[in-house]
Amino acid sequence: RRSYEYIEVSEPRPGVGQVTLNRPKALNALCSPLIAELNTALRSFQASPTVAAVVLTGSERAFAAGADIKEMAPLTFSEAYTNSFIESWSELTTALKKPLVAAVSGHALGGGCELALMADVLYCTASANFGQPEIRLGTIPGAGGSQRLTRAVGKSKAMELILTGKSFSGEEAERWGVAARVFPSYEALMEGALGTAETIAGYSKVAVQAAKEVVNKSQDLPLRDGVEYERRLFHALFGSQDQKIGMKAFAEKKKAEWSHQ
Ligand code: CO8
Repeated sequence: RRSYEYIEVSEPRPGVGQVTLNRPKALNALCSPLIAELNTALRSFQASPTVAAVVLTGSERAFAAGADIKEMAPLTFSEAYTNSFIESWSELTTALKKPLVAAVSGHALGGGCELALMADVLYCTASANFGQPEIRLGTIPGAGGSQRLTRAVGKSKAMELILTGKSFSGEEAERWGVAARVFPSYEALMEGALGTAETIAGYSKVAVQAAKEVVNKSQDLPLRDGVEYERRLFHALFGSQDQKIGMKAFAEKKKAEWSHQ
């Protein structure tokens, strides 16, 4: 197994890969080498035949306290622009076609909040501390926060959060639809995230990838096109073995044994 400096990878449950951000001295601030390692880890989970769903987490104290402010402070416009600074973050949303569950405890600020928003399913503790504080640093969200947070909570609330830089709790994240579920403790959070990933990993890989793809299309396409896209892929799945296996098992009151074909 490859060794990493800023992250840890494991396979804690059958079918489940885990990436743990591990830069405790900087509260998991997302420096460029950390993002490069994260991209590499997700790409290798994508290629792995033993992993079907992935959990991304940090520590109890911090999911990630943002992009690395010390790395960004001296950057000039031309350096950021010509080197496409943070463009590689977008790979997080394309490298992995398998579902990604973010388990957020502690701080998820700036780029940390944006990273959590890139996950397919977001779980958090009630006391998690989310926010887009970039305005306080004289800048704005740069890794999709203004777009993904706005889609999640609506324009007025997103404006308030991004213009004031005020944090919001895990409790609020769940109430506003940013998080799918909220947990009372870090242990319960990890149990919940790994359990959900394991459940997903127990289904047909073909159907799971298609389900993720169509839900993501809802974020990009107008409704009519999205519904049509869904129907086409739904039609396509009649060509899979697993659709036959799943429906036959239902009729016979048996557990489906997926072929993943
Ligand atoms: N970058 C670099 N270092 C950091 C960061 C960060 N974002 N956050 C914390 N650290 C470091 C601190 O400097 C400190 O290091 P040291 O011990 O060497 O001084 C160490 O982590 C521990 O932090 P604190 O002592 O501050 O811990 P506290 O518990 O007192 O406070 C907070 C925790 C409230 C999280 C505080 O650390 C904080 O406010 N951090 C910054 C939060 C922030 O503003 N994040 C947004 C950053 S901007 C951003 O993400 C831009 C995104 C746009 C582009 C996205 C792609 C790059």
